[in-house]
Amino acid sequence: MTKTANHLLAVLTAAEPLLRQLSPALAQQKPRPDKWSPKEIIGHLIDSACNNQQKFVRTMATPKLEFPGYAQDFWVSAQHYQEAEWSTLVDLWIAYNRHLAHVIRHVDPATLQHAILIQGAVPFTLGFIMADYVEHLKHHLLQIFPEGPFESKFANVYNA
Ligand code: NI
Repeated sequence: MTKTANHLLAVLTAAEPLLRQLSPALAQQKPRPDKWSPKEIIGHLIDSACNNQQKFVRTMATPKLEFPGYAQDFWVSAQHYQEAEWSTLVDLWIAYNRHLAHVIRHVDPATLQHAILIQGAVPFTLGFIMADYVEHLKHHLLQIFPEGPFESKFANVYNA
């Protein structure tokens, strides 16, 4: 998974200065009342990081795992990301993802075919879950910075 790990690091390197340049006022601005602000999007990506860390490590340990889903909007509102400090969110998001790139880089290839079932849906392999994690992250960065420089293969797949 070296390629996926390097890709994640490249996305972080591109995103970090853009996120740090965003003022706290802009980071708090919702494009529409029912849409997430950049603070809430980065918050959602922190939630994605911690949920996926659990998926990654738990699935390494067992050939087949059932995993609960998580209520994304509830996680965002319950943690009051809108009132959190922008630079703290960016620091946490960057550091968490650098660690996940490290985890992805060192995954035992023998475990990449291990299966994970989320809320009883069709099983995905650990290898797919890791690659898809990065695509989901890029999808949400594109919501903050529509001009890129991120490209998502599955830009239309995700709606939250
Ligand atoms: Ni999402």
